Amino acid sequence: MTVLTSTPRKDGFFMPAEWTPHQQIWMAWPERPDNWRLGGKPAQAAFALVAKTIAETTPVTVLVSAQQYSNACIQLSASNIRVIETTTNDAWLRDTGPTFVTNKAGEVRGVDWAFNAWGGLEGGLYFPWDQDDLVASKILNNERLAGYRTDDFVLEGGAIHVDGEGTLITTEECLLNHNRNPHLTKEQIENQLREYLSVDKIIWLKEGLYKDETNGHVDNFCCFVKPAEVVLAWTDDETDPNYQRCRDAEQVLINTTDAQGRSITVHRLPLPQAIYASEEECSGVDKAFATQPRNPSIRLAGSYINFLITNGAIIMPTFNDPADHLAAAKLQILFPNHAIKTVPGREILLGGGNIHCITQQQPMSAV
Ligand code: KQY
Repeated sequence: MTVLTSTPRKDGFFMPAEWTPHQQIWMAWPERPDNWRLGGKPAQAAFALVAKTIAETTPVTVLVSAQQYSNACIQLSASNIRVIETTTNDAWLRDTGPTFVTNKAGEVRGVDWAFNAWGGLEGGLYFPWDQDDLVASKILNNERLAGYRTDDFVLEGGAIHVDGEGTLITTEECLLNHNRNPHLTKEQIENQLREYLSVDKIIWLKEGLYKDETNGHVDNFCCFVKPAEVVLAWTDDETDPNYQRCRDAEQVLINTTDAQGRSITVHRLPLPQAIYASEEECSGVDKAFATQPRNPSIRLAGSYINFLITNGAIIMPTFNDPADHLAAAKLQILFPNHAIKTVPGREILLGGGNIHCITQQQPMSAV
């Protein structure tokens, strides 16, 4: 990619809200056997369904290894899906893809954050991550888009949400974690976000969801539904470790204002009941030295918040839980002009994330 040495803010570029029109959605094909059970076969079926559901309204591009190219092409065959052979370490495009930025003229560029697999050698989720760190620049190259590289600043796309009007939400648990940018103070981290995303107000939630292996990515916990309105994962079960986290986050949100000085309305979205991988599911995952081991006693961070907003549709994970319908109905109220499309999310959750984590939106270019 053409690497620009200024910053998006200096060049008049900003990160748009997720509900602005998309040119395409980027994904990658799951196959690493030490993260996805049974060699990734059940996850591949789940990813293919996500891709096909998105493709009903928005073009999708899926990055696939040489070994999986033919299989993926067949499983993904749909008119709106393009497959590109690309080497990756895994399939979390929210975190490895570029964060796209745009300007008033509708030009699009990308931010290529340094990536260390959610913590590097200090609690990161696999090693090596060198190919994943190249994914953003490969995508920008493919699209002939210029990019900004932050060699000295680690960030994942799932760690931030913006309203496109100057406000960003994140969590201290992730961005202030020693395993991301230990050389930077909170103020210096804020400055990076201001410069590379053109935001003016950063809202810091203390923590994300309990046992989220990303160190509390906000995209599994809270997101904007429109300027000055967010939806927050919620439980009224006092025995749930998320009980206090939800209330702490709500207090922060209702006691602050956004970049435009507006109060923030908080909508609550129920959490599914606690989800655990079965012994059988865990035993289908290969063991590896540097990879997060799978254990049926560790709760999975299941959340309906991990949905994607794309052209005319919300793609929401379901968990075969009584709250599936409540969550979909609530999102329909919050997004009256979008169709709510649900896709089973368990297989993706077994790998450590969900639909938002495996997708990255590229805004529509006007030039
Ligand atoms: O954004 C995410 N939730 C990524 C999770 C990575 C999990 C790797 N096992």
